[in-house]
Amino acid sequence: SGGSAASEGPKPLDELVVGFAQVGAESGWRTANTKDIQASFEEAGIELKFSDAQQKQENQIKAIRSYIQQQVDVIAFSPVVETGWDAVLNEAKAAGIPVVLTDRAVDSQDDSLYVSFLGSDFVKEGEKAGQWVLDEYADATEPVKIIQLEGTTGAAPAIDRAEGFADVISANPNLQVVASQTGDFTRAGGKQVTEALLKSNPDVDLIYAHNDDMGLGAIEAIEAAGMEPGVDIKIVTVDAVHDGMQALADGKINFIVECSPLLGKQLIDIVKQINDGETPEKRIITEETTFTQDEAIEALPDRQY
Ligand code: GYE
Repeated sequence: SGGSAASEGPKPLDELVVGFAQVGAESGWRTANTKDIQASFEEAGIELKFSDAQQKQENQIKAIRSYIQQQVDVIAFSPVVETGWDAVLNEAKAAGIPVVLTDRAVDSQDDSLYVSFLGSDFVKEGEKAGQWVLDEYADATEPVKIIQLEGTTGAAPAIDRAEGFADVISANPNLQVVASQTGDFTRAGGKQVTEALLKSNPDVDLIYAHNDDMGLGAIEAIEAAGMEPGVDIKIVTVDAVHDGMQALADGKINFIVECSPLLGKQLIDIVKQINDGETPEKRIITEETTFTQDEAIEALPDRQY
């Protein structure tokens, strides 16, 4: 066992071992993603070694090193931040173990350090959020004050969702981001930051949260301040997990850009291709939509997560 499956010919699936270094359990999205990955490996009959890094890069690096030592056939991981991976990925490369990025990207000059990157186009998600805001306030003649709740600092989805949003709303100078802070993709973080920012910006019109969980935290803070979320302060989020969709259906969130956590099946396909000595696509982009309140009410009963 061990080493690159590709160089030794295909192995029976029940002899394959994949190590997955997960970010953590910071959000509903992440929980759904973990569940889907574990279920997909179970169904495929491929052994999965799974670790939870609790949003710490050092833990993920440790996990990857231990997978290298155990000579797993494939390493998959969702990098908590974009930078700082070259050393450990070079170690995997030297050991002949192919690496698959799932969900989040690394910011490396050397794209030979991973076989494939499977996940969403986060810039596009930010653009979709921005487009809704642009349309919603198309007739505004006065400044529209926006608070942005950023995801984990340095994480691909935080960087890209900010970029796509800023790009699109720049078409209307009335749309002003008056404050932007990280809530670390958690509900508690979103609540805390919103509480603090509402004190300095009580007249804010809209909150753009990089994920549902932070938006749900913002709802709690807005209600605690005696205001009505979705009405006094509009909310736009990304993900479309169950609790977010429920809040949208209830009118407390106004618009959600979908980001699918169901990456398990596609990851299995990539692992099988590697095992068969094939070259997977370098970039595989998840297909996603957006939801208004009516669309959320219609979609909710059939959502898997
Ligand atoms: O949007 C957020 C999670 O990387 C796409 O991470 C993922 C993001 C997701 O914490 O809820």
